[in-house]
Amino acid sequence: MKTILVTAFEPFGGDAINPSWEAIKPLQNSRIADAHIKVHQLPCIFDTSLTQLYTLIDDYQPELVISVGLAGGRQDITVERVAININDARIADNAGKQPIDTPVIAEGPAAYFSSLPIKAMVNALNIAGIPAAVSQTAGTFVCNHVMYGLLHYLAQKYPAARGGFIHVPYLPEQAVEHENMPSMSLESMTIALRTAIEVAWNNKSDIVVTGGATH
Ligand code: PCA
Repeated sequence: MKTILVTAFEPFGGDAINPSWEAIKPLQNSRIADAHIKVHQLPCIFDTSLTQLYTLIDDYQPELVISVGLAGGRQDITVERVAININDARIADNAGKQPIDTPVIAEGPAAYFSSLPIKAMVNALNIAGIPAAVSQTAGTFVCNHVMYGLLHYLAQKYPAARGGFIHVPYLPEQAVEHENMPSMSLESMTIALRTAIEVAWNNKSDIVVTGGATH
């Protein structure tokens, strides 16, 4: 059986829950064609998150790896196009670390593009009635760090495997605490992630969307 590894994050920045984790939990051990999904939570900590991710990749030898995180304030499910080789933390991570302008990987290239069919994923979500868009930045906090580290590790060690990153918005119960912030129901997020994973699994190359489904 082939493996799709999906990760999400623990809560951070004072929030009690992280919707990325709540939304992927129900997908544990579910199947897509001839593959099964393995979900794991990563700590919201620079470096430690990557050490754990690398161990999971070595253990599962997945053909597809998708990491998911929260982007509070965004209204859509956003499929990330690119990860950059920089850590520039606006707040401390869960271990109190706050790197400013350090590389994710010393001597690594400036950036890596997602190897997922990002437009096809966005398109499928929009067809399913779920707001989604391509995002041109995964930020400079732990999510970008994990996306960069993931793509670097795959490029070095498992070049046949594909990987990328998806951000989800706040849940409605979080929007109550964060004034004027958009939100999405947990049910929609889980459907969105399952759909996105399915499209990524079934499409090795992307579609061309005229007009650009981007932010
Ligand atoms: N979101 C943060 C890190 C963990 C998470 O879920 C980010 O966007 O960097």
